Amino acid sequence: MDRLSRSTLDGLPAAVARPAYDRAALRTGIVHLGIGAFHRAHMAAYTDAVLAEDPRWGILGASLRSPGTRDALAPQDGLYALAVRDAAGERVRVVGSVARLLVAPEDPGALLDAMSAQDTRIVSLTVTEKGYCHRPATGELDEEHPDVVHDLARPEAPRSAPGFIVEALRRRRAAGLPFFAALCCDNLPHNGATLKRVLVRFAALRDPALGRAVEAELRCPSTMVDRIVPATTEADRDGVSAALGARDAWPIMTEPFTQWVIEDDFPLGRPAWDRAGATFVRDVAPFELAKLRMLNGSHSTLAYLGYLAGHETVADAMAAPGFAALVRGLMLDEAAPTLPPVPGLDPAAYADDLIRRFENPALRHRTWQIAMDGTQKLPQRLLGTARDRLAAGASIDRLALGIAAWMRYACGRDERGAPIDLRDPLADELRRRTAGAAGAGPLADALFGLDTVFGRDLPAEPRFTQAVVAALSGLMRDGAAATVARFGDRV
Ligand code: CS2
Repeated sequence: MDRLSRSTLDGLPAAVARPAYDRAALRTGIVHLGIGAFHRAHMAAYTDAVLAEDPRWGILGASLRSPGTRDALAPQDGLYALAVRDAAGERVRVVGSVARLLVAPEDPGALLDAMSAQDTRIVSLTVTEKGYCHRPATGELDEEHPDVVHDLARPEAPRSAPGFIVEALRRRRAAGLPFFAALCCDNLPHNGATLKRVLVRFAALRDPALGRAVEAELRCPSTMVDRIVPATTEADRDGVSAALGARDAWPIMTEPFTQWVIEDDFPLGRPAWDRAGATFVRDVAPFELAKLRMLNGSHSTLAYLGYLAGHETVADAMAAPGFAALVRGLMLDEAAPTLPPVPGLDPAAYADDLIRRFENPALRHRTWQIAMDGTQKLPQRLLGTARDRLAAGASIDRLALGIAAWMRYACGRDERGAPIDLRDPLADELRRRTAGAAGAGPLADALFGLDTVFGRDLPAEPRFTQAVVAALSGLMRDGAAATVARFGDRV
């Protein structure tokens, strides 16, 4: 089978949509850090849809770690298939917006050159929560983070996203070029402000004058990003390649739903993403909070409890007794009351839609995948909600169960005693803390001590600690499946 590429594009089946523009004419207006599956299903797809009217916004996609994406896509001229799946079937489209690919560790200078080029007007990021080198509980730069220490010592060959961005900003300033907009597309609270805070501090550590310039001039619009994108499997590669009649080494699987809400603050311009369905607003905060607390809070709860109950995917967990009722209650009874009104969003309808999306039987979204990096995700997904509920004197039973399930998972052994492949930047610390802790109370106490996750307030609040310990002891006694089944059939 031939490889998907510029030369095989014309021969694809008629049902496969493909770029409606001359790829040879694309310029690089966007440098994207973290060219993983999510970006390729989301921002790259929105951009692909508007390049016909403005070819200045081609994307240079950089990986900050591994060469996998570049190795798969470079022989395909950056082209890849996006397969949109649900119970009704699959639609495949070839996306062409990723015009160039780079692997930062192979040549950090080349990435810095691209970020410092005059044509580059946006630098966007999907580097996951841990890629910001911040402390999740406070949003501050973690100045002891090994990558931060490294990048301050070797600024011309950075490793971290903040290190690359600050060095590129320094070069632009030295060359008299205006700053690009830095666009965070990760699920962080106040993601633009969080990115800016990290960058201002990092820049100030390099040079106070640079810190002041970044503070005064850099724009970091906030965004709410939403699309469920499971990791691609071998079966996906084979199935999509068969549908294309050409081998695609790294197609992307996703759901029909997609949403992007963006603050319109791009001093050097931006693509007309609104023509592709994005929404520009003045304040993203209410959208972002609703999404983090209702969608992602439920997702993490489903991931830990689902994994412990033996479910491989979110859809499998949703089909088991009690899971749908649990997440509906979590969303409507505990998360929604903490949210300011969101323009155009009815919480009950939003919850229904989320439940339908989680139930999508065509997406094999592994509970293990979502369970990754819990220390980076819990604060904005469950702990902030718990904090607001407690301040209002309200109950946190379902939130506490989600948090307890993370603790049970963080022990590194499942309910049958088999090891869990625990992925988390604090995995060693989790192992150390959980090692000698027997029983719910000691285990919870050992983990409450992680102040970059829980802050200092929650562990000092008995209503919080008691609810979590009670949930954890029930979970350890009865197991996840029976605990969740008690939430009953969905209503
Ligand atoms: C998921 C998210 O992996 C995870 O932690 O909760 O990536 C989720 O699929 C997206 O935020 C949906 O927009």
